[in-house]
Amino acid sequence: MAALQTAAALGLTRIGLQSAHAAEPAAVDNSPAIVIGSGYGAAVAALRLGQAGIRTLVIEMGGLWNTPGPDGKVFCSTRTPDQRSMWFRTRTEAPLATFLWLDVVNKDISPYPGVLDRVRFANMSVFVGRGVGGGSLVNGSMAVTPPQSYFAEQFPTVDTAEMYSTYFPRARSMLGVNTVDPAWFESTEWYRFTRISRKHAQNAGLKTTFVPSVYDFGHMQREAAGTATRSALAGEVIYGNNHGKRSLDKTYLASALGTGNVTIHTMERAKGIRRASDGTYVVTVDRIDNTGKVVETKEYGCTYLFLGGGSLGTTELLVRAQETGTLPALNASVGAGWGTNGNVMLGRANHLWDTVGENQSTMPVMGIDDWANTSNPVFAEIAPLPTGLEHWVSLYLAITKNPQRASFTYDSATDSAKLGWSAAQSAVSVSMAKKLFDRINSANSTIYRYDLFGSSSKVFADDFTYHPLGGCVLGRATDDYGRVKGYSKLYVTDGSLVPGSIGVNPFVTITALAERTMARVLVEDTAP
Ligand code: FAE
Repeated sequence: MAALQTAAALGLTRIGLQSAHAAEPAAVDNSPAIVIGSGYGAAVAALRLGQAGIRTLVIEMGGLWNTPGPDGKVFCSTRTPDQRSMWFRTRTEAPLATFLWLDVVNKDISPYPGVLDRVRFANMSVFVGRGVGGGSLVNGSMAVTPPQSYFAEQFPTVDTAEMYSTYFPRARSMLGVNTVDPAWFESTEWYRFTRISRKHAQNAGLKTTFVPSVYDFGHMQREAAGTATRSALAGEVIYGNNHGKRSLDKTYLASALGTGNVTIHTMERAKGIRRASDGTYVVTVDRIDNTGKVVETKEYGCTYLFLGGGSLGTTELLVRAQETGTLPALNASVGAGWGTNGNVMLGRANHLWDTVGENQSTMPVMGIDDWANTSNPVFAEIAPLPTGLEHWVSLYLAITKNPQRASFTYDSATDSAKLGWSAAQSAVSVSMAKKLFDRINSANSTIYRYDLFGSSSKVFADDFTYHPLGGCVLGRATDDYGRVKGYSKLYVTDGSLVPGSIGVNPFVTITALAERTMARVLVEDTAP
């Protein structure tokens, strides 16, 4: 952590125990290992490589989020977004577009490498985090382990017992997962919105369940008591949290830097991968500045290459390498098996007496769990809408068991990956979410909100996902441990391994799978 702070203070784009102290070393053109990205899968890889004594370079296209802006804060809040909010935009593009059909949510901003990106494809846009820590910087901290039977269904070749006895517990412990104190939850004004949604679910005969989190609930209770600076209780979440959240820069990545073997380069975007004649990998990287301009293009070599750019980042690198012929032996499954985890967002309008409270914590702590309903499996997170005003809205992010999958292909005209997802594929998620929430509305004589997702009175926001999964699926594009088929010493460790759906919020699964990969690879592949 100290290394991260020192480096940020010096304005360095290279972060490591050595580079944080001395003048910058000569460019690390060759490292035994390179990790692309710094989200969950990448952070696990970096730590375990560093602990194994393997010098490792982490390449992250976003910035290091550790330097306070003029307001003394590192991140801006959802209520007053500024340039720090989004990745090179002139206006924010929040998931909730309108309130009472009014365009009051989004704000004009100046283009800057902000922390949240919304990557737009034809019928689907994907929210991702940018910066050291990837999605951990912007997500809702919900740290959920999937039902064992569903994990087994999605990963038939993985030893499920070992996952649940070893790798899930390891991931939860490293991530700092904790749970809200039930007594405080029942009494605090900050979770009134959740209790109301629970009541309405129970009225429909549905089960709710507490959801663990990587937000420090001790800190949150101190926020409520007025003895700690507010973050979750001050509307901070999708543009970053200034306090309380155990994001990866405070857990895995801090420990990775602590090994002394790991260096992080920020504002460097990997764009090409090829194999040299001696079998090592060469990664071509564009270094960008705060205007997005490419200021340098360089190449790094390595023996072991770990891809952790997330479902979008990793898959794009691989389909580009496949189509441009730099990694011609990649198999036909590369780019395939992508899904949205069945994500649909929606709001319900409550009766006047069912107030949700003007004070709402940004960290969800409960879900409506109807996953066991085989005719319509849905797990719906009870989401906050922290406007600071009473609005009588119950908001949800539903995770549905949508079996639809799509593929990425390489588009040479734009040099980027294109996603073949159709609106009809989203409609499958909507019909599942609608069945569940029609039931809740009917039991409570309530209706949907029509004013939250744009002027078209859309009820179900089915055109974005927080949970991009797949593109390089475990056991298909890779072997059962994330080794990319057709190549040796090339690995995928991120959400692209998950075949489109995991039934709950995905980061604990991604982390646990990466732990499993690293445990195997370090024993089998790095022996002299
Ligand atoms: P990810 O965390 O996306 O990291 C990829 C990193 O690689 C990023 O930092 C990229 O900038 C970087 N990168 C990409 N391409 C390149 C390249 N070419 N060169 C260099 N760097 C590159 O990957 N999940 C939960 O489990 N619980 C939640 O409560 C939750 N809430 C969410 C809320 C929001 C608003 C969002 C956007 C996501 C949420 N998620 C949640 C999803 C979760 O953050 C996501 O599944 C993980 O972050 C994915 O982890 P990966 O390791 O796959």
